[in-house]
Amino acid sequence: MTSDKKNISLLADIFVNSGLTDIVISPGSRNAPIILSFANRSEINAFSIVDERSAAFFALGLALNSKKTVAIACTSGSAVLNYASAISEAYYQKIPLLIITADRPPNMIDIGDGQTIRQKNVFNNYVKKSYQLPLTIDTKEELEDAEKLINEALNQCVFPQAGPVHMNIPFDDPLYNSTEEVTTGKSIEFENKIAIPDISKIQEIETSWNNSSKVMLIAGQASPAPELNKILQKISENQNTVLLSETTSNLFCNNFIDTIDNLTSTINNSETNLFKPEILITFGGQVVSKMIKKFLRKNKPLIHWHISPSGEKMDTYFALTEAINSDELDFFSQIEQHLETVNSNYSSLWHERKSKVDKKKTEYLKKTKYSDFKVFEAIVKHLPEGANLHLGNSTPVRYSQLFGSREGINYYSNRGVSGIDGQVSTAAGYACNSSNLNVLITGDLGFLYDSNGLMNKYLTPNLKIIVINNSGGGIFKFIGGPDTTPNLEEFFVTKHQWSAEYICKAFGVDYLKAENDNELSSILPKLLSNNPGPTLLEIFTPCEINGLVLREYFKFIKN
Ligand SMILES: Cc1ncc(C[n+]2csc(CCOP(=O)(O)OP(=O)(O)O)c2C)c(N)n1
Ligand SMILES: [Mg+2]
Repeated sequence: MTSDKKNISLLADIFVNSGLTDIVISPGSRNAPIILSFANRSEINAFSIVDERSAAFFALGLALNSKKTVAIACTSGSAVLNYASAISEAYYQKIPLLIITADRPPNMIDIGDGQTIRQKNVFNNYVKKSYQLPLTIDTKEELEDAEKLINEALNQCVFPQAGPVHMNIPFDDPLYNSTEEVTTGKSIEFENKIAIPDISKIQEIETSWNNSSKVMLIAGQASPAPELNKILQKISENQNTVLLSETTSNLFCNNFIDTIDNLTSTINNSETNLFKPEILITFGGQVVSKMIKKFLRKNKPLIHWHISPSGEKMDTYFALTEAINSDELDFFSQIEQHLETVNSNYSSLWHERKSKVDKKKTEYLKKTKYSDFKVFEAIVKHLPEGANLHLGNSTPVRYSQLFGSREGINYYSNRGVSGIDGQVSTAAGYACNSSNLNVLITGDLGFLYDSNGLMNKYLTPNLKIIVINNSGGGIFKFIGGPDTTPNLEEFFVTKHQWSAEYICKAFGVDYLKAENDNELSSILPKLLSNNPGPTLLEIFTPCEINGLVLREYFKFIKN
């Protein structure tokens, strides 16, 4: 069964023929043709989630996991706008989403009809492209045009880099008519070839690399990529080369510097020239570390190349020489073969600093009181191999960088735009199609903000949510600035005494809590191994000392 509206029946058919399966639908009437066309096809997994903001983040989690385009669909009006935050995250994190919004026919906009806003191109700034299907498809030519448009839109979702694409569809009354006759359309295969840098460019890069004693690679956010990992491992064995990664880069090798803040914070003015690179090569998505951004913006490399499949000019360090349009694996595989042994102490300089700081960190943690930092140490220690760790924005994703990458753990975080608004939903979406344990570590405000992430029937037992409840936005007690104002507690930290307990009760999620070291160490194994249902562990920490403990830490490792 499908809607009798050919535009949406065709879209659903091409979606299926392209091998896509997942759609998250929110309820409404204008989108009845979408529901009829997608929810009644056996090839499609249709999820039903009420809150559009949460639905879109849930879809983002599904797409992160499957690496395939996931559709979201909603009714007209403000429902559409609730998709905005997840769309911006998908855009900047490069996650493929097809946003299908039901609209009124063009002549019904701005004439006083209900639940109607200007939807065409509404997300233009945050999607790769916006499309609108015609209201009716009557002729063969119209059908072919629509088929082409839909295929182009689906290809846009994934090539050359993934991202969100908007498909606005006008529907006229009656909305609920169905038919058994699907409007069929074929899936077009595109010749998607990523540009290859020409050989002279590669040679130029190799020559510069072999003539430099200080080459720094920085890996931004990315999904696990074992082949690339292997090549980078080989490259990082060169004495003139150091590779800086973050947990969210999902790269694992003892030779990578995976605790950037720990080290960068210890570089004093007299050492700047030793640590600063001559050549900087970056790849991947967002970098969490503010310290490395600050360091490199102040101490600019002579050359900065950014490698990406779309050739984007990502000038994070205000020093970009050239954007290299290439797949990262292709690029580094080619270069690796021609790197020569260069006499340099650049790599050992970073590694010696790392050993020194690692020792200091251990020493500090031993003597540190129960606090967010200690709690994070305990969680990292207890995480079982194979877990997917979803890191909430604010301090969780930052604490995670202080402990480095553990092989066997995959790290995820909404770092595209670093919002605190969809973390529960994203983790729930990822977990629901995952056979592994999925652990979300979030702050209290982040959790409360997206508590609607629990308002769906797809929460799976492999989802474990850890809320570090420090009574507000703890980050604002650590970063300099808010504490110099009279508004710290009320307007920055937004101090509160709320708890997640009754929210868990409302949505049937098991609830555990811990308030000190002992409770935490006995409850973490229970949460991470035995607990049979979706479970939330709320860990209460002392808001008066968390920021202080972290500030003291950076002072301690510096001396
Ligand atoms: C949607 C959105 N609104 C506001 C912010 C700004 N912001 C960043 S961190 C933060 C506080 C988060 O508090 P919590 O989740 O408790 O984490 P903690 O700082 O305590 O680790 C806020 C409001 C944001 N990142 N995203
Ligand atoms: Mg907090």
